[in-house]
Amino acid sequence: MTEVDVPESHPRYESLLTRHRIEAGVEKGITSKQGLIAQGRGEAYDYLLGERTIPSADEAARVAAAHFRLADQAVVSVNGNVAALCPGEVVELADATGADIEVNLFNRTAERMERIADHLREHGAEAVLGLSADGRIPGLDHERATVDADGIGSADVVLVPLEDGDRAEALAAMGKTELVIDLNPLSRSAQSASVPIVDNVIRAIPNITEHARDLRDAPETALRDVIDGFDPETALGTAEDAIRSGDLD
Ligand code: PTJ
Repeated sequence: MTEVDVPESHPRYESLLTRHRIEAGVEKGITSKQGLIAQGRGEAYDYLLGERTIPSADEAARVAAAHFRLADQAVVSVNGNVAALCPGEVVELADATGADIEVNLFNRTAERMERIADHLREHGAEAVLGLSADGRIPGLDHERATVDADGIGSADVVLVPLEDGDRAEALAAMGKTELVIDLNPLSRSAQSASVPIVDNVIRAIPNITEHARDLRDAPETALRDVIDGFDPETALGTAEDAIRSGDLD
């Protein structure tokens, strides 16, 4: 038995562990209650995908890693679900790629912003952006438009796991290279992404880190080849087919 009171041999161990982390995130004031609903939606798609990284998602993770390598300024956006599910993995990705970490909430409250920033620092983050809140995403009303001007505001590459569709579209309209992790290939976030990664964030983030390390010494031409060989619509279609057919290879 570990973090959750279920034996590791349980066939749905990972899924139960994930639920437990989200629940703990709500109790700690990191994750919003809506985060529980989002988790349930994600879980349903993950179940249909066989709770594993399908080959097209692995390819997308490699393309995301190539974008991180070529970025002038990359930012990993963290919301309440991501902070609860994989804080250490986010810090490792930022370390491996030189990206900044920015807390960016759909349901923004000052208290939750602070708690998430503290939680990330406890997991090794040196700098956490998002608290200055001196920039805005054009075309969005309300607090969810708030960003740091020298973070997501000026970044050319942004990784947005579990993003709300409106904001994903608005970020794409700002001309940013948007890397989206979302288990639903039909979501507007996935559809508006330059690189949609249809995978669970708990698998996708360490996978991008691994690819980034593997591509560390790759020349620019090789990184461009990785990016140019990728078609987001094909990746989304392949994920949808995997869900419909149950053919996971
Ligand atoms: O912490 P906040 O205030 O920023 O709020 C975060 C949530 C996630 C609650 C907010 O952004 C939201 O309401 O998101 P949605 O619109 O419910 O979208 C969440 C998307 O993420 C859905 O398409 C889910 O299928 C997907 N999803 C959920 N859990 C995971 C996931 N994708 C990858 N990995 C997951 N673990």
